[in-house]
Amino acid sequence: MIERTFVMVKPDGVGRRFIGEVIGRYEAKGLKLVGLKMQIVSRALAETHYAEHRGQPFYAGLIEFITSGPTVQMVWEGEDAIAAVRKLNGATDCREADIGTIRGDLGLTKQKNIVHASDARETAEREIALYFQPSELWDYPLPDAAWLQE
Ligand code: FUP
Repeated sequence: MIERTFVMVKPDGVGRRFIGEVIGRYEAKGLKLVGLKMQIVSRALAETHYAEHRGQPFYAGLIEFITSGPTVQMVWEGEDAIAAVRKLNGATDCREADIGTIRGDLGLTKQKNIVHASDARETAEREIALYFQPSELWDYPLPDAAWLQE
């Protein structure tokens, strides 16, 4: 099933100059970039995004970190895109993430883990709407689209 997922390159990913590396990994796997922007996330937006973690011991640090510098927001489209992106990202804790994944190859810790990505259909819809207007998402053909179907 073709679906869309939300991805954010976190302040450590931007600061360590890994924006291109992250985009390149999704592109190389055949996913399609349909939305892209850069911003420093406000505290209010960060709290809305991470509302499910409120009350956790890591919550305050997470909000502090995610608002600490520029971040890049993206929407990626493709066959089972939500699971595909999470597989490419690897486990939350970079010290346990498999080599070959973004976090396993590049990330430092559980908090400084380079990327965020939606974990389910409903989350993806919610997170895309949180960061993008419908007019900021692009529908366009790719020349290799037929090769992605069997
Ligand atoms: P993920 O879905 O892989 O982004 O991970 P979670 O939703 O479990 O956690 C969201 C973010 O909270 C993680 F990216 C990093 C941060 N976190 C911590 O800093 N410490 C923890 O113990 C758990 C999560």
